[in-house]
Amino acid sequence: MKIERLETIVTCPGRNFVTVKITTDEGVYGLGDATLNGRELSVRSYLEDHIFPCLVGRDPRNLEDIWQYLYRGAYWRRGPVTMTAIAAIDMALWDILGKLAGMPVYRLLGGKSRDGVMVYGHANGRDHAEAIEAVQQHIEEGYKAIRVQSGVPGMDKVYGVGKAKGHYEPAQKGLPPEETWDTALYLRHTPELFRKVREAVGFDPHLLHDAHHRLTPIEAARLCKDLEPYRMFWVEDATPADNQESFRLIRQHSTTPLAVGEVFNSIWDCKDLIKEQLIDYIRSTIVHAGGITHLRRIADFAAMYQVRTGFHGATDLSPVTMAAAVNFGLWVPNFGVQELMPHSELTDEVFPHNYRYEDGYLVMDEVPGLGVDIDEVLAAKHPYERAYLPVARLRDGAMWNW
Ligand code: EZ4
Ligand code: CO
Repeated sequence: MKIERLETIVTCPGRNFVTVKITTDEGVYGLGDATLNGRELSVRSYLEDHIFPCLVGRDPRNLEDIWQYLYRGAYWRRGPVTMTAIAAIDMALWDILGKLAGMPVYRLLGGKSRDGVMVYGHANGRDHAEAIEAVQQHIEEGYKAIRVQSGVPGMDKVYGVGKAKGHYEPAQKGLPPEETWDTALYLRHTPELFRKVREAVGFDPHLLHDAHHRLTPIEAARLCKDLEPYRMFWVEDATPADNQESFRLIRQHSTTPLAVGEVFNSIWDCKDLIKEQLIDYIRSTIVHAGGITHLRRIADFAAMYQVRTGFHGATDLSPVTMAAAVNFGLWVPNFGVQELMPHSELTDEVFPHNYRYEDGYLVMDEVPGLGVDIDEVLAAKHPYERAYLPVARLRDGAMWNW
């Protein structure tokens, strides 16, 4: 059996997605997500110009060898563009393998460890009252775990909160929008938000929060300490993890569980964080961290230190990644939670999929492969549109982490 054809499909059903389609000489095809928000076309070029020509004629069933070939063979290892491209190939090959076996990918990984994958939804509000309303709405919809983000008085835009009510979509058409960030205001208002949320809904729902890399280590420690009475499920991206040691400082001051890693692309980004038990949840995703083959390696390593998975699941990860994440989450023994930001109806139409939300969980049926497809005719009707994530500046105009 040989890989006969490799293609990328770039589509913008409201936001941009890059998809890899690999077809074998026997007509079986697999799909992989290659979306890197704001840098989409660089991954397409990496795939089309540098990877695809090397894979034609190879046996698609040797996916470990192909992974190693792409990782070691590039000489220039790691990095988000490389690891997203490798992830897309890897996902497509797992999809093919599942279809050949007539089994879902979760069966190939080792079978079901659970019936459903617990997800957390996003409750956003322009102020605390609106955020609490959104939390209550999520509880009504069955969510067991809810991320809460609120506007901060005195700041025009805050990460995780849209201009209007409802779902938040960070990437915007055109060039990167600029936002102003004020750490002091944020640190003053966030513990107050969670005090009010607990007062309104009690201690049953799991509550999460994303600090989105805005804080220094000691500021992060302060926030995590202040949030202790509200028994958070986790605080996410409390500080950037470029320097993995930073998390030691947070740990020294707080028992609030920590999650980090949505921007990681390899096991090396989290080796010390896991080994020194500086985090509780690893957020790396299948699409940005080398695919199922590499994430499985990260998850197994994390299990040794009782670190659980809590994969990124924003709308910039296509339904192909979500399908892979559901398969992965059904199997992985040290599963924690899966992020879920529902895609738009149009996106769901472009990517018909088997997984579905049921009472706080994502579930899927016994379908071969990843259980996701692409409607190429519909995809072609929505071509790429330039879009970027915002950038952040401090009050004095200096660049900060968005
Ligand atoms: O800002 O996916 O936890 N979720 C997040 C996301 C990220 C976007 C960046 O592309 O932090 O909303
Ligand atoms: Co995040």
